[in-house]
Amino acid sequence: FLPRRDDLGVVAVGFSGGQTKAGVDAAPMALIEAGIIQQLEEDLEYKVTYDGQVHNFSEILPAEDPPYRNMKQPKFCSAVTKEVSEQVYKYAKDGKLVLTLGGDHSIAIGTISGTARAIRERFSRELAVIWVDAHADINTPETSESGNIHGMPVAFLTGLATEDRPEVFGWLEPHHRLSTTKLVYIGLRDIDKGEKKILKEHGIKAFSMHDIDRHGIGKVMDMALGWIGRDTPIHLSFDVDALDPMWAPSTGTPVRGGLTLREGDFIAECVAETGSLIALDLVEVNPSLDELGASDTVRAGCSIVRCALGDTLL
Ligand code: Z70
Ligand code: MN
Ligand code: MN
Ligand code: MN
Repeated sequence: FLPRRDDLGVVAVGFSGGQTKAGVDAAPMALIEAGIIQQLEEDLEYKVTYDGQVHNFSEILPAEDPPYRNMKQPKFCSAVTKEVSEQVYKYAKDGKLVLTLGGDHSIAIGTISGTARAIRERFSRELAVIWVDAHADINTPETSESGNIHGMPVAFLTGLATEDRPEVFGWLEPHHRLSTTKLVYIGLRDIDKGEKKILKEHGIKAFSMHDIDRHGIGKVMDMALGWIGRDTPIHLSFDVDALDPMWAPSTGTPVRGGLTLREGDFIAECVAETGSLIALDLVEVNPSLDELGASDTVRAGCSIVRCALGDTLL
């Protein structure tokens, strides 16, 4: 199932509609201006396919988009993630490793549904997802207290949340989905009550900051990758708010007590070492929040991307 190690497709998604703070849409340009694509081409020798555009999808902004089942901007989020899903699917089906620069974390509905479908069709394999985040993002529309869809992507991807209306995520079909047994969280520390119940009831594998304190990040990565098993295609979805705000302050929902810069890079390096990475998302960088810390946050994001794509210290 392995993508050619040197062939990378990049998708830049300047989308902020999965939450209510402006600015996360500017992250792809900030990451690109910081040189991320150039670094991947020149230092890591990837052949990069990128259309040179940050997509903001204003052309598919619905005329009206009232809340539905408590979800904010449901039609816009659904339409954007469907587009992202198609693009990521095409790259993955083509044998490319896929890098998606977000955008808020709702875009993972698109990225992961795209890779899950491509991996099924190409190799009859099931995808594993490593979700690195302070948050579990597994609210259903009914358990969500905020109505923000960036808190719900995992529920839709695993089928814990479903919907018939095609214009509100009804386009998600079984071949787009991920098994709850193939999902592993790392870095959790801010989980809603309803989410805790879901994680428990479905026995979802999760390594919180408590587990990292207890065992150290090295052991946690051994356990996380052991759970997934060897030779399983991995999609790494990295929310920059997994890092402590000391290192990544410019994000919509900073939560203290997070990963160090090195722990974040180490997670990415361990995933790279498996040789099984097929896609990477970097999301929730918001350069307009904590502006003094924006360049640090962008640098941390670039570093995680380089580490996941094979950069090594020696
Ligand atoms: C909360 C919710 C969330 C990111 C906040 C927060 C979710 N559980 N995710 N920031 N990245 O609104 O559902
Ligand atoms: Mn494009
Ligand atoms: Mn998230
Ligand atoms: Mn988060």
